[in-house]
Amino acid sequence: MIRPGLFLLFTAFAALAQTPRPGVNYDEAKVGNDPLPDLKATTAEEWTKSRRGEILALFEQHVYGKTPANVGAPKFEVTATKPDALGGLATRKFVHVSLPERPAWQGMEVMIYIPNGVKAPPCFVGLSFGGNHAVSVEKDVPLSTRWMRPNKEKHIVDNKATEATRGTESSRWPLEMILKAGFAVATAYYGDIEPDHADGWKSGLRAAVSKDGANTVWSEWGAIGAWAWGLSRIADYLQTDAQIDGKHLAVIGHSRLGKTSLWAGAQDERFGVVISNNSGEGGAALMRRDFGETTAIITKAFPHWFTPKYASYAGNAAACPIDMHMLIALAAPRPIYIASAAEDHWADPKGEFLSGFHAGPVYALFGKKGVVVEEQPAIDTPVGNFIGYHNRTGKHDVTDYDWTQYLTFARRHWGR
Ligand code: GTR
Repeated sequence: MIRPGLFLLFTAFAALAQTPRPGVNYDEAKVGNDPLPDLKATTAEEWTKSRRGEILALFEQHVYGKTPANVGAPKFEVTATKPDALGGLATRKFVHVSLPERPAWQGMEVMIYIPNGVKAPPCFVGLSFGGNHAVSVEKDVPLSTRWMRPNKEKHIVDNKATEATRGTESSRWPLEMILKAGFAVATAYYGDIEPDHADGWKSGLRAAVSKDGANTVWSEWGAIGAWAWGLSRIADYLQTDAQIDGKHLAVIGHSRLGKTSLWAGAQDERFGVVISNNSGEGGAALMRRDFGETTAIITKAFPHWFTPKYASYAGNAAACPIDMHMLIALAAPRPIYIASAAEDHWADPKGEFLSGFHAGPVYALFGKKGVVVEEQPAIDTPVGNFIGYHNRTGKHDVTDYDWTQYLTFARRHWGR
């Protein structure tokens, strides 16, 4: 039963995400011109030995919080294997990941598709908003029983998935296309790691691994950090699976999960390709540009995503010692791809391009070219060498167009 009041609220909320909100700037002449913090690196060696670590620490302190190191070894159990998934195209596996020393965490269910007939393929690793059963159209994928954000359109009822939610994210995960291109896919529901609401930490990973009581959780790290941790645990498992090329992992995410993908890629260098799809504020979009969503808006709406310090830069981005070109630079010299959508003004497509552009000097230290161009390219015109970028026609979403670019990018860099 959906209450009409709630329905109206959700509809209004969904509409707000795309239409200009009053008081939100969409005028390029008013974005401000605070200078970006200097990357301060003059050689590749200096970058690798000192500057990279300093900048990573700044992101921990000011944006995402610090990922705890000593939470005990993760345990991996392959719970099911189906050799003829998707009509024989792939082998599908489910892997339960848990932390035996932190039993309060319920663990996560990883779903992996490996193209049949391809020996140890590279693998895309990403979290989903709706769970494995929403990513896949296969009816035998177990329905997630975890808490889900209200979403009438996607048939979430009383914060739970229903049968009707099956396949509702499949357009964002074109499995056949990816598998036919010779890549594997490993994915899990982000809510398995921590439910995405202000109190989610209590029943998620963060409380389970908290050192000295739940009260310190918020000051230690945010939900984005927890989700990024989950991506690294998937990478841990993939290193152990001989059916996957664990040396060729691409981390990918959309929107808040694009922010997560960038943070995972920054911390975990096993992700050889990093992909941000429409990650916007708190992700690829430069925070010093006042365009679309701002630090003030995001930290008010989603305080649990970040370390509390980040909210102190609301209306005062210039005081923050980092900006997002530095997050992109943390991927260097690995290939990174930033994608925008032309109608996704909320995420500030130009600000997403500019963070890639301004990360270029770090790639140059390694003798690598970044976005190559000087200006944001025309719509539907992918650019870039080690920093890929495109601004796709349409809305905030992940489409086949986006995936086509990612597959081409990964193939180009990995010679596949
Ligand atoms: C919006 C939020 C964005 C983006 C998006 C999403 O409400 O303002 O920063 O993360 O959600 O994740 O879908």
